[in-house]
Amino acid sequence: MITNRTFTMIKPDAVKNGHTGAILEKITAAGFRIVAMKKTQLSRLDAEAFYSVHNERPFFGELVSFMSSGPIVAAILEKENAVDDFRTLIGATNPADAAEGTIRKLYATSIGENAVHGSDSNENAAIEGAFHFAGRELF
Ligand code: FUP
Repeated sequence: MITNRTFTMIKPDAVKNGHTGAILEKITAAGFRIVAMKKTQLSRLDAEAFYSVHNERPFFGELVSFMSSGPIVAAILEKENAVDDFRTLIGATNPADAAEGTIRKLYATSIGENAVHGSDSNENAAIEGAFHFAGRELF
């Protein structure tokens, strides 16, 4: 099992606001290698499936609507200690709590529209990467 990969999405707010290039620059400058990447849009069903772990939470409906509201950029990233280091790079879920210089501090507008996703475990990184990419799309 490869444990040095994580999965990210640049979310619809950040894509719409023109932050894709700046966010990718932060990611590569931090030492992550892009293994796979695409611009795509989640359907409502896709978003419900991707976030099914949250389906009992009060914010689930808003989360699904937001995540399917416009294009995203999905990517698989590689680096030693990828999952934890990427979560440090993006900062806390709520940008109000995110450390200075983190991607969410710089580009997120609210806890719901928080610019980027980062996997929370090696297991979820593998599941989430496989949700978006076929094996032949990984390099
Ligand atoms: P994170 O792992 O930091 O992306 O955060 P979570 O897995 O806890 O939440 C997933 C997504 O649900 C967040 F990115 C945004 C949304 N969310 C809310 O809209 N409200 C909340 O109170 C918590 C999460």
